[in-house]
Amino acid sequence: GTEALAPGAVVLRGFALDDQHDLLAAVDAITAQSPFRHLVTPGGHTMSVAMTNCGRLGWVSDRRGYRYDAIDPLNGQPWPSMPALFADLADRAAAAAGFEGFKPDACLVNRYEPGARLTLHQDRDEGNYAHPIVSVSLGVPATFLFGGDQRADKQQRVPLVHGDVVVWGGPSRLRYHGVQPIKAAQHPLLGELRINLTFRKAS
Ligand code: MD3
Ligand code: FE
Repeated sequence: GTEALAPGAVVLRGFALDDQHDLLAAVDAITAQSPFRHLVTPGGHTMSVAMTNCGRLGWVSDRRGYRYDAIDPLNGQPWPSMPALFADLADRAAAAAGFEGFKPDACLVNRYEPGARLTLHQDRDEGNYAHPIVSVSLGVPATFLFGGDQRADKQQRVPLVHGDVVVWGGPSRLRYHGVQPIKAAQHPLLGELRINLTFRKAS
């Protein structure tokens, strides 16, 4: 089913289920080349979420700031290329939400262990906010926090489970959002983990 969260924000329940095994095999291939790592924020905090990327550009953070970079700082090589299945799934999800012709050049892969969280933030390191962001949830459930245009705005709590896809665009593109600490649980394919794929047009 399709649920409208807000103007420009659409939840596609189970949209990735047909591809779940292929998606996870592709994540294993990506992390064999560019492993998950805990990035440090400009403020010096180590993130509880572990990250890697695929595609031409990857999102990185260090003491100097946040940015997109073509090179994985861990191995000095380009990020793994974006699997055709990833690009195709992101394009189909965006189209289902009304955004035709989404061609992401970056996919951030987030790995959550129990207790890991993302504090409230905006995604504003991309060049062009006309493009949506597509997010694919895999593994154990999460509670997504969907806020407003101001940090202090009231947040909606959105439960996201394995296979759910969310498209965030238009007037929702710059809304504050985060992920509550992941509760201990077991998923048949991923054990205690949650994996989130976030597709962006970074440049
Ligand atoms: C809502 N990741 O990596 S993607 C992130 O589940 C991030 O790992 C979350 O937030 C995760 O930056 C959720 C969902 C998302 C991404 C961008 C948004 C939601 C958004 C932009 C505007 C509003
Ligand atoms: Fe975000």
